[in-house]
Amino acid sequence: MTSNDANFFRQIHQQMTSRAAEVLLITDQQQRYTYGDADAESARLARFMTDLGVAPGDRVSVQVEKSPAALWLYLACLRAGFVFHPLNTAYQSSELEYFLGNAEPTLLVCDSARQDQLQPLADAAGVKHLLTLDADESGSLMEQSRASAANFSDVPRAADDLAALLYSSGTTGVPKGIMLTHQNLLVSAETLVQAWGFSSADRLLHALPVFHVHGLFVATHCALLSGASMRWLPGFNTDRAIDYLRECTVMMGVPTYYTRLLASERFTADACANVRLFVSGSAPLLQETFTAFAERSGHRILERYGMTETNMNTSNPLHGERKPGTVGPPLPGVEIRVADANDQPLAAGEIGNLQVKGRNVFKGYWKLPQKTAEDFTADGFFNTGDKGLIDDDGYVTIVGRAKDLVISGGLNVYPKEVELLIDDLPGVKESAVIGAPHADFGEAVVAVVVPLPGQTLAEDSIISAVKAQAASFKVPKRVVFVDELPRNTMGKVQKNVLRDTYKSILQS
Ligand code: MLC
Ligand code: AMP
Repeated sequence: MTSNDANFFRQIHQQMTSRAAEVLLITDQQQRYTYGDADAESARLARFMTDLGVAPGDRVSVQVEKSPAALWLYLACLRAGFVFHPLNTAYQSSELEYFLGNAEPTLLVCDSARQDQLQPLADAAGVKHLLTLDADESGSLMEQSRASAANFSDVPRAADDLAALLYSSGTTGVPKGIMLTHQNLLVSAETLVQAWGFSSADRLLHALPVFHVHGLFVATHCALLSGASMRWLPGFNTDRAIDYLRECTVMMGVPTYYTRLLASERFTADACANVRLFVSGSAPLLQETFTAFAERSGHRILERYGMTETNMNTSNPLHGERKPGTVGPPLPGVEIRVADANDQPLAAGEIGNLQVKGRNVFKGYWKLPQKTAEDFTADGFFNTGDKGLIDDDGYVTIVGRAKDLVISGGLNVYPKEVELLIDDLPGVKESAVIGAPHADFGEAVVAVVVPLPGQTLAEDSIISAVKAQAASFKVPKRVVFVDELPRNTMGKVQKNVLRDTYKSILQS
């Protein structure tokens, strides 16, 4: 690589070469992989995919279970200059059809159990290659790449070149591709390593999925850039997490992980005696969870706030006061303001739109220049769609969302997407989808449905019809039927009224 090369992988590669013999990953089956293994495996995959004809700038779409090889594949894409496009494993055909058609990848990697389902979608989207990668690391990607040499000259990238494309839905129900550059990833990762005091002495409990920002970037990059090791679990299992916390120094998770730990009697101060830091994000951490956790473990969870579009924006401090109910002050290099409807900054304590500026903020929405322009202010701030305030000490509190969004167990559900599916079902006049408090997921999806006159609908059949077309976390946990939806004088559905009416529906 040249010295002005801004490929984010360059920083990771430094750790790989200087720490080649040190452990990077230990799996649940106690397999150990060193930084040198990660270097060799990602080089081999980069060599293989390049020889296959994937070129720098091409998208590589990936829907696979979490495994060490899934991480090697991500790293291979970075070093070869491809644009990594991860997909939630819960996505169904109709969702995937859209993503493939929009991202236009050259290569799709999926679980072999999904190959038959995805091949026609890949063909229709003009995807040149479909390869498989299973949780046990079998599949055509690993088989075919075995003969490739584990050496590769990493491809130089400019700071503004794309490293990843992650989709988020929106208020219209149509997902948008979020373009993240090499600079975005590097700036955010370096900031977090500093802010959270990561070092090679750390071991991170990594139980998050690796298809979203939290698990793929925030957690993984902190370890990779600091030379730390990771206990790499396929998903969050409370007992396994408690077992492994004994050897870990840091854990990151969504609030559900923390409420699940608290629900277990096995989770004690002794079980986390080795831990120096618990980090929570992706969804609001209830103050009662913060307090109960501190009482049980002696640890004050560090809450931070981020978005796919911006990576991490704020964080409670590593040293200093962690204020429950707040997400802390802006991270170094991130400018945050609270603005009114005309994008004018508001004073401390006033509630308004949270807007963000900094090198952490994404390049724009894929193929949507108009939408990108709408979401940025004239003076270059990104409008997050979150409502909040900044107190006199500079700490940010998120008080709600201007965007119609439900965050369930740390996963985003845009109501419009589910409403469109329900409205299409026979016998349905219209629907409104809301979030209701849920003990495990924080909030979860509830659908309020108006049947057509004379029609009787069953809750079960609506649930199974949505389940056939959408990822399971988007499926309503309950469906209620009403004669009409409450509307304001402008004819807009009053979701706040519905949220209030059904606030206890998921509390059993
Ligand atoms: C699973 N289910 C969910 C769900 N996860 N329903 C609603 N919300 C969720 N998050 C469904 C399952 O499909 C199943 O349905 C039923 O609920 C019970 O599943 P489970 O076995 O209890 O789920 P589990 O596998 O334990 O998963 C729950 C979870 C997981 C909380 C561990 O969702 C998770 O890892 N969430 C983290 C997501 C994440 O990484 N977010 C970061 C986004 S990045 P059925 O019908 O099959 O029984 C971001 C930016 C930032 O937001 O700031 O970080
Ligand atoms: P995503 O689009 O998946 O990246 O989700 C980003 C959204 O998650 C933000 O806009 C917030 O609404 C929400 N979010 C992330 N972290 C927190 C947090 N600590 N508290 C409250 N909401 C959060």
